[in-house]
Amino acid sequence: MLLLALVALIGVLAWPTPAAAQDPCEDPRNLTFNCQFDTFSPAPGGEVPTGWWPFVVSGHPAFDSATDTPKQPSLRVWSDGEGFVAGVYQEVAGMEVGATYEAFIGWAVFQSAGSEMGRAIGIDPTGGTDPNGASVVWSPEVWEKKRSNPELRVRAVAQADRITVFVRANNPRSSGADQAFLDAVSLVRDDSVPVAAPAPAPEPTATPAPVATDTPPAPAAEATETPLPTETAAPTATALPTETEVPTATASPSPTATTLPPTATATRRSPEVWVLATAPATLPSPAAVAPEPEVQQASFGLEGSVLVILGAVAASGVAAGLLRARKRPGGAR
Ligand SMILES: [Ca+2]
Repeated sequence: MLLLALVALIGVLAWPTPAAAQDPCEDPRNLTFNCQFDTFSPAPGGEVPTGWWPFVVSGHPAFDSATDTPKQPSLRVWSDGEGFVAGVYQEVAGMEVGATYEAFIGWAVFQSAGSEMGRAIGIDPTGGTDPNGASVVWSPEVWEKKRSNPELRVRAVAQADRITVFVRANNPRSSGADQAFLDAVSLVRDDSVPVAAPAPAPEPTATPAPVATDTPPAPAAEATETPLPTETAAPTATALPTETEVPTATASPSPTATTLPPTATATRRSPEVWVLATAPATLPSPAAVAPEPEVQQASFGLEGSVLVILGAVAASGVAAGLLRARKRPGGAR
């Protein structure tokens, strides 16, 4: 137990500054993956910590793992005979837009015959992955040769649900073999700063405004289309009535279906329905009237002819009776 405690104590003291007396990667709030660069994966230029991606702004530096760090391994970015600006980045998801995040690198030193090499840490609060992007917020760049760099930290207000953390080594001039050693890159949410909706608004405001403006027009146009009421007029195109007249016109249904779908306006249908209902009301009467008369006339015609026949029969009967009456008297005589 005593030995373990001693080892732990040494480990803590190994970190350069009082502020960094604690490994930033052990902060339970840390959000970066593979914060301590414990494992490496193949990448262009060599290998980089797993979960991190290399970027090269200039030069042709090599990337590999090294032992210069309190907790091995570390990432070495280096070249021999050529200046370079390069580093690694990681996109961290699960951010809350408007919340403040702080990135920090616990180890950023260099070995060179030269006297200076810049080291910096940055955050792109929009989640971009371009180290030259205008949206990247960089910490002060530390040039002097020192092993404790508590100033290598930067804060930004998330403008997206994922933000990007960059670590960069800036070696403008070659001094032979120039090597940067980087390790322990953390990102924590700073809850001391209230989530600010206005914060992200500033920059976006400019952009959003235009977008919003653009957006409205489009809808307007669509709205205008909606007014397709012009089509509504078409329906008015009491063309429907025509359909009504041609109820038989089985063709009428197809056109109706075609117009209705697009607008799908219930309003439009109701009118048509009403039109149809109204139209029939008038049409039926004439139709009904016409047939009835014909039927009646026909019946009257029959009845008339029957009466004529009956009348004729009756008349002949009467005539016959009269003739018989005249004959009897005569016969009796
Ligand atoms: Ca490490």
